[in-house]
Amino acid sequence: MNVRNVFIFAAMAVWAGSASVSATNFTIQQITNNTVDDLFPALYNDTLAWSRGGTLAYKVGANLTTTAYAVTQHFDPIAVYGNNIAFNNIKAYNYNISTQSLTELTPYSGAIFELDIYQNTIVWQHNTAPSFGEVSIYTLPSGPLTAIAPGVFNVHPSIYGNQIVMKGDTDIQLYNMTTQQFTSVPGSNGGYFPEIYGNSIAWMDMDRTKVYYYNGSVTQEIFAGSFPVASDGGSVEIFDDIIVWSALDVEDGGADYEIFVYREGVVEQVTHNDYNDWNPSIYDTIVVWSGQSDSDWELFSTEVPPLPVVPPIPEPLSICMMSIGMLISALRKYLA
Ligand SMILES: [Ca+2]
Ligand SMILES: [Ca+2]
Ligand SMILES: [Ca+2]
Ligand SMILES: [Ca+2]
Repeated sequence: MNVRNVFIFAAMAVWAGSASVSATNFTIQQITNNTVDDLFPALYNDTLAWSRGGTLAYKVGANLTTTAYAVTQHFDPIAVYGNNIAFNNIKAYNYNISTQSLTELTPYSGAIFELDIYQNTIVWQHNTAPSFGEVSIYTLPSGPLTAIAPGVFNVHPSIYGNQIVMKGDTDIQLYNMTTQQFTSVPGSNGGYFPEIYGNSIAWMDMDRTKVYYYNGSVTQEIFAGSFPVASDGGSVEIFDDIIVWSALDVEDGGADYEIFVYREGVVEQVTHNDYNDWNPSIYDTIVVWSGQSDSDWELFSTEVPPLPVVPPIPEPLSICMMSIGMLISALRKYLA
């Protein structure tokens, strides 16, 4: 153990002894109860949009509206900001709640993937042969439509402010729309499915077994699942410093997917059941997701409270004293 590691060890021991937390009891509410699939929820303030039996549905406060826009494919994903509901239905669309107007945003043929919205800017992934993967930017209400660095491999965009985060050739790339410059996100080699909020970025690895969090200065791995992910359980979502995702249940041998949440350095499992829970969305401290609780999918929600803090117990003091002793001992050896 070198001097630097001793310092880190001592700091960790002090941190671990300063307080402890108990598991949060998440109160889960069921939002829908019907016989059609309720999928891909997206939350913004008190506006919730989702795919309800193949139609675009939205709910503002206590009101529930289903638009007349029906499709045969599922919407995936849906993203909401203010009165705008942007969604991917092979092509990119925007539905404005106040004007009740639907706009198709993609002039080109071929499918689009991923999609996100911030204020009046919508971004998505457009696959183009032979380069495969460029990021399109559309400004509401009527354009223009531009592309970031055509011909360069860029996929899975997410937008916040004037920054767009995406998966590049080898790592997570941050694109500044003002300077039109790319920067690499530290420690993001092999990263995929990035999401941005403010200067914070969360992402998974390709297999969706690990979750990473960049807080604007350092990157840390915050979750490592015990099982490989067999199918698409969605991506990570981030709001402020809370991150949510879906992963195979670590408590019952990976039998089904559950919802997980990270905040204040702690990961907790939100759901504990025997069916799949997928595609969480978060706004403020409210998380909404889809769960296959009966023959079809329903929507559920919970509020993420602050971690309960338990007062420190006497033992950590001795750990702390031991660490300081080890630190002095190591320093003596190092200086000898
Ligand atoms: Ca049902
Ligand atoms: Ca589950
Ligand atoms: Ca389970
Ligand atoms: Ca349902």
